[in-house]
Amino acid sequence: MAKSSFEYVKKFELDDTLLPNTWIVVRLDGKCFHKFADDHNFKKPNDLRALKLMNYAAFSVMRDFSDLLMGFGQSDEYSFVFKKHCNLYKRRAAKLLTTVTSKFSTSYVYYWNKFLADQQLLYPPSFDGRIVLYPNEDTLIDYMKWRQADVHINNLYNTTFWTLVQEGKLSPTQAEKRLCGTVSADKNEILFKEFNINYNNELEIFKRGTLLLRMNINTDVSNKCSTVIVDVHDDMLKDSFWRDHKDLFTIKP
Ligand code: DGT
Ligand code: MG
Ligand code: MG
Ligand code: MG
Ligand code: MG
Repeated sequence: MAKSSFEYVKKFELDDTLLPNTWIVVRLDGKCFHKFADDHNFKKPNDLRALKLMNYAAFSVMRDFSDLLMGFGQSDEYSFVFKKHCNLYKRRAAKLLTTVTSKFSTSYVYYWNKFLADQQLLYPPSFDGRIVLYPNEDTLIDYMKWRQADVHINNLYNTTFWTLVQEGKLSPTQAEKRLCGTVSADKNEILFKEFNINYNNELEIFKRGTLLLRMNINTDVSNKCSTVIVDVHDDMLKDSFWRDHKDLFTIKP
């Protein structure tokens, strides 16, 4: 077929192929979820229903993209790690980022009623997304540790802050002042001594976020293996976690 004289415009599309042999991480984050959470009466500091919805939307993404090795979620964000040798969409950045982001966003809305049936969804949420490439296993592991350390820091602060406000009857400003300059041990002590709350007993999903992994399980007597996506709340800051999951990095293309 003869080319039209308009065909040249195609040349304006730039190549955005991601470097080969690198770990592709897609991180999504809810837009203005401070407001979205307030508007939808999310419990403070953690709403289990909302976190489970995030996990389910991520599960739906993992199910759709078999090239995804794992996911990690906390608060209004989710990170997805592609297998190192993934060649999906020929590693075109925009394709990968936009399909993951839109699948996650539509799943969040589609499954809303499964988790928040008694709260009407008032408007469509949106999620921003970015791609970061990590050149080796060590930096990828540090990335995962960074996100999980963030959960811990934020959750200990938020748990103490909202306990001071909700149970201690401090104003938000007073609670903020009270926590100014405190370290982890101080916050643990405030929770324990003043409110009889042992932070260690808080839900793992609140303290550590959620890691989605694929696991091979034996399903029947014929010894056939099938892969399922599981959610765990393991401590990724421990090196033993990565020793126990060495197989993550040896998965074939
Ligand atoms: P952004 O990301 O720059 O558009 O702005 P935000 O407001 O989404 O800020 P971000 O992502 O730094 O922080 C996440 C917000 O989401 C945080 O302000 C509290 C809210 N959020 C996340 N999960 C929960 C929850 O379970 N309960 C409540 N009440 N709020 C939550
Ligand atoms: Mg943000
Ligand atoms: Mg956000
Ligand atoms: Mg966030
Ligand atoms: Mg098309």
